Amino acid sequence: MKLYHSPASPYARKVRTLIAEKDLTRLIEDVPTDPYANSAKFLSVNPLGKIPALVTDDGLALFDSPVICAYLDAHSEGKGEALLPASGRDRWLVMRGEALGDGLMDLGLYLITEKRKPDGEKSPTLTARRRDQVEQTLDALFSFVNELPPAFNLAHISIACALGYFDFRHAEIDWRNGRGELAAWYSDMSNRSSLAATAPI
Ligand SMILES: N[C@@H](CCC(=O)N[C@@H](CS)C(=O)NCC(=O)O)C(=O)O
Repeated sequence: MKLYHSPASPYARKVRTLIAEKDLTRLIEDVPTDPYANSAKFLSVNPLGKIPALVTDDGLALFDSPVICAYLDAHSEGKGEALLPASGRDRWLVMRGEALGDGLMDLGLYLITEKRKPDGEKSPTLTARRRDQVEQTLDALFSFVNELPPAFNLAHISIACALGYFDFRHAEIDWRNGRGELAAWYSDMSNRSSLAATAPI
């Protein structure tokens, strides 16, 4: 299988963390990809022009990260526990937690994109809304983490990758301040070998 990714992408990090967790590394060929280069070859894999994207051994092109993670979790030859429960309430809790982590990444990505725009193109109103959404989500995050099934799962991966992205790209946002339980949880997660091995660079 071919994984199109970059080491800085938090969405690709989700996939790379799952690959490490499920011991699938030897089955994956890394294809480092700059999505902004608009290469015709990459666009033939994902016309959205976004990473991560996965091409399976039977030629199926998959995107975006929730789809790729679900595929790899289901096609991992029985290695390790399922990171996305197959059914029941736990499945919805994990999918909800994954969506929360992904949404936090979306907000972080919006803010970094906005920060890099020339002055005339910036939107202070929308940026203020996105900043509020970040704070609201961070305030609520630990209670969602607490409701997750305790066994390590895809929601843990997504939320940890989102917080790691804020450390990586938004050092000015002191998200740990006043959120000691979330900070302690994240610190534990960061020591897990799959997450330590995929830290953004
Ligand atoms: N919802 C997508 C988001 C993927 C995404 O936005 N990736 C970024 C890199 S971190 C990208 O490729 N951006 C290129 C662009 O938006 O033009 C997922 O979960 O995979």
